[in-house]
Amino acid sequence: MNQWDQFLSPYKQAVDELKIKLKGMRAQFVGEHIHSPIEFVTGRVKPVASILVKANLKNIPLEKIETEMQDIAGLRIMCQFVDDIKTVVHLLRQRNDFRIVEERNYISNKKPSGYRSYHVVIEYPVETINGEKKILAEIQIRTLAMNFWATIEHSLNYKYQGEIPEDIKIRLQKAAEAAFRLDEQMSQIKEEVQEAQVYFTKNKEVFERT
Ligand code: 0O2
Repeated sequence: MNQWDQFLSPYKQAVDELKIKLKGMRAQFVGEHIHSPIEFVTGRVKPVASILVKANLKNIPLEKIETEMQDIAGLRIMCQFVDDIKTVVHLLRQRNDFRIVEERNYISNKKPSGYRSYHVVIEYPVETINGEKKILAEIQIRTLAMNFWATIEHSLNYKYQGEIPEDIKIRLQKAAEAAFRLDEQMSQIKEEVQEAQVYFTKNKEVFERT
């Protein structure tokens, strides 16, 4: 195992464990036929190349990335409705298998790019053969519309290496406003959608049993 693999090993374990735990939360809602505030969960360990680029960009010396780079382990929780984000944050605050160290609300304070998301930074204890190791992980909570926008913007940022041309930036800001309005519209028909979904999952179970 090289030094990077060794360094990243507890982060990988944390992402794997947290993915199971967060997906487990969704499974419980689904099992009880209650609207799940969690639509789906993804997770990744930041690739070494991205760690190096970010460390360079933010002037973080390599010996400090453990304490200063909070998203080496990253989880993403996608929700159907903006209100679900609050529910998820509340559920995370109640857990005792990790400690929340910071919360960043980019929904009420959207970034100049148009980015919206709720970030929760946690300190997560990983059990290793050498004892417990506490690592930082970032959980990003966003709606499907916020995620759609962020995914597209991220690809463009990658394509233009952070220097997105001004006209595309303006279009992206307009698209962010459209995503915001979509979230608002969906919130207004939330009850209707939820009733239909609960009806659908209940009937699906009956159908699968027969
Ligand atoms: P990747 O490729 O997503 O892993 P900063 O990096 O300065 O914005 P900081 O302090 O590192 O901020 O943490 P913060 O604000 O919680 O944001 C880090 C992560 O949030 C980013 O990770 C993105 O995932 C997401 N993010 C923040 N701002 C934007 C944005 O304007 N557009 C998109 N698409 N995503 C954003 P990385 O490091 O960019 O990498």
